[in-house]
Amino acid sequence: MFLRIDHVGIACHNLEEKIGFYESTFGLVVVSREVNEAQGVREAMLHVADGEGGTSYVQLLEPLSPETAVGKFLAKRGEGVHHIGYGVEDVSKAMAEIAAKGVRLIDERPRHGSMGASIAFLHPKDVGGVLTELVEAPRQ
Ligand code: MC0
Repeated sequence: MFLRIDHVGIACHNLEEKIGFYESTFGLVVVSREVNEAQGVREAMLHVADGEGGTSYVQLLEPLSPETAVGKFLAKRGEGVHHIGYGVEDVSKAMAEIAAKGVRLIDERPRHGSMGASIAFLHPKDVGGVLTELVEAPRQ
């Protein structure tokens, strides 16, 4: 079902500071920056590697306010891994297959994600405490 790890989402207080750390420490390069009002985040995608199943990124996430998903996460747990995004061929199909196995979908239908992707989140309580995201990249 999964083509690749599309990205690892990392919650942080200060996006620019964290980008600087990933650039200078690991040599990663920012390929996209976006504000996603609906998701309540300011985010950056940093390229990690290209593979047969597609490209993998690190996604740095700064909350737009304390009441957002990432804002609440930071208050409760501090900075760190917020979610894992898996690349899938068809997000709607993957959602239906996973829901049929009894895992709760947070999103009833795909939403707008980073770099034009269609995304959907699965509830962390049904995935062993891991917030899990399905990512269908836009067709080239
Ligand atoms: C919350 N919980 C998590 C978690 N966030 N567990 C693992 N990983 C996370 N990231 C746990 C809490 O610790 C708590 O457990 C329980 O879930 C309820 O959390 P809450 O703080 O009371 O908050 P809720 O219930 O209002 O919301 C949690 C939920 C929400 C996961 C449903 O954060 C959500 O809808 N997330 C999906 C959207 C999202 O995260 N967007 C931001 C990234 P206890 O045991 O204390 O009860 S957007 C993004 O990444 C886009 C741009 C993209 O990739 O393209």
